[in-house]
Amino acid sequence: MVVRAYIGLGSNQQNPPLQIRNALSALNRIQQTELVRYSRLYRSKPMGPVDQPDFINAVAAVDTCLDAHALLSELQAIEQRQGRVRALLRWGPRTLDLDLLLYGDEQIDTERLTVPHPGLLQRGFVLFPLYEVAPELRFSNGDLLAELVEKGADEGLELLDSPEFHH
Ligand code: ROI
Repeated sequence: MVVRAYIGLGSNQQNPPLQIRNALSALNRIQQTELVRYSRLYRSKPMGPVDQPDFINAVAAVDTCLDAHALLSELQAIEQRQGRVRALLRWGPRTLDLDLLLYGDEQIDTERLTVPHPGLLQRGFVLFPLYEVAPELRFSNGDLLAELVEKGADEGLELLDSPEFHH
């Protein structure tokens, strides 16, 4: 069975736009998984208590035959390959963060994985790029993504002008 999943990408270390581009091409090489769409890149102010550089954020849509935990393992392998050091600092800077935001309309709550991703609905740097790849999306609680985007603050989100990313 094929499931549409959405992945949030974030980086604020070691050439963030390059990290995001490399991550997108890595997503495209995951087994039994097809990268179907991705947003443009956004610059966002760091959320959280730590004083750190701005982030580059994006969202990708994939169609996958992997189950959610297998997909998570693939995402974590990509993070590791791109030099992620986990839990150096909670809420701290990171080379690459890949979050499984949505996996079809499944609700998952295990030790490794909470889907929908907690905080998804509150974070402008996730909602706006998600809206780009899935303008019709409705969450399992009935909320329309379009309405959240309309109501939500953009939190100083800026589009990165990288022409090669316009599709
Ligand atoms: N802040 C922004 N703007 N973007 C992120 O991707 C992001 N990721 C995080 C923390 C450190 C919480 N803040 C963030 O993990």
